[in-house]
Amino acid sequence: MSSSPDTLWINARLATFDAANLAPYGALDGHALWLRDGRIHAVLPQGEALAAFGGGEVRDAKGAWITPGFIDCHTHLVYGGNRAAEWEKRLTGVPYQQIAAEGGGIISTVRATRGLDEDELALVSLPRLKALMKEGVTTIEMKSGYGLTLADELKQLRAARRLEAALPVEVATTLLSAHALPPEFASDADGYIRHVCEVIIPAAAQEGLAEAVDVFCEGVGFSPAQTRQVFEAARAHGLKVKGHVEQLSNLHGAALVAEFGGLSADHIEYLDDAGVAALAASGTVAVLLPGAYYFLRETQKPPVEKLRAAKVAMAVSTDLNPGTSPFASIRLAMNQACVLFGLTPEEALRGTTRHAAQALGRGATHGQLAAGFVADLLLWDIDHPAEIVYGLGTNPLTRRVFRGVVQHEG
Ligand code: DI6
Ligand code: FE
Repeated sequence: MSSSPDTLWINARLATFDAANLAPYGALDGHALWLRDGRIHAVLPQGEALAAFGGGEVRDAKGAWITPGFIDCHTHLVYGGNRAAEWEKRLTGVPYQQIAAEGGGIISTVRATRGLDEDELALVSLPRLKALMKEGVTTIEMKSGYGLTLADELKQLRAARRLEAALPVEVATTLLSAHALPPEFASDADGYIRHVCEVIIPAAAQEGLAEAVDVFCEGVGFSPAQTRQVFEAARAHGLKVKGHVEQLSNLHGAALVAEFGGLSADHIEYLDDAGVAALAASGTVAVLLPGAYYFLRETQKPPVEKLRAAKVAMAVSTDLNPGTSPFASIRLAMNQACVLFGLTPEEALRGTTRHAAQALGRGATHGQLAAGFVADLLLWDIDHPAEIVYGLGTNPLTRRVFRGVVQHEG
């Protein structure tokens, strides 16, 4: 990054989420944030910082709280169309699995996504990304999985990259070709998985379009044996793995993710004790997606207390997608994680900062206010960090800083 003048943020209250700071929220008063070249150069007692600060800009936070930028670590943000009509049907009692089995569900979004070119796809996805950024998202994961052909999967990933190029946000791309069985391979799931492993994964890796590979390991998705094949192909091509596992039933997918040293096991409502132990042993992050739980009117909650007891890092994300979580709001996801799953507001915020960074393999550089981390910061007009999670509909975010540069003044 080219060198711009240093910035010193003073008169702030820091919610650092620094792993080394054991205070609630990693809170730190009386300290200044010194930014240089898009990174946090130092976090110092304010007097000391002011004395040491050379040339640059001193910015007065006027008592605002500062948190790390939010990281939405699991989204299907790039898609065409919507599924409001399907939702109307579900409200009359038709289950999600039945709609999927009848050719609706994910496949109807596949049709709509295939019908758009890369430009159009980026354009229809843009308002969703902007909504998330307005709430403070500075890094976001985007999955493929609505193309299900080589060309359409890569198109989705390129649209994601195009969004990243257009806006001050970092995008992590994940290949989710094993999301649903495309009509071209009807009743040949093994054939499709071979195609994913032998054609799509190598191409995505070759073009540098994906960091990780994800699988929907589920009765309506792919079996553990098929998931294993996909993970092996991912590993052979140097890509990390993560999984949609234990969302609607328990196929022991989380243990499989853990076996491959995966970044995260996501959804996990049906995770059992062995699954919790497997995640703990491998250091895999448990990603909670309460938006899907809420929208599907699921009643099985993820085993939060057991995850907590086993010290498994819990992240929180929107799962933004047209079928099960059509919510472009990371604050809603945090609120739902507290109300529906029993997280504390501090855990919810840690779940969209430090732990979300870990779920994207960015734990050493993102999600904490500490020296060496990226200078992605949010300034909040609040008296206490819990307020970020507590109420919705108003937005107390006054400034969003991406790589040291203020993107919007509220
Ligand atoms: N689980 C989900 O909740 C989303 N994908 C998945 O594997 C749903 C995607 C959709 O219904 O379009
Ligand atoms: Fe998902």
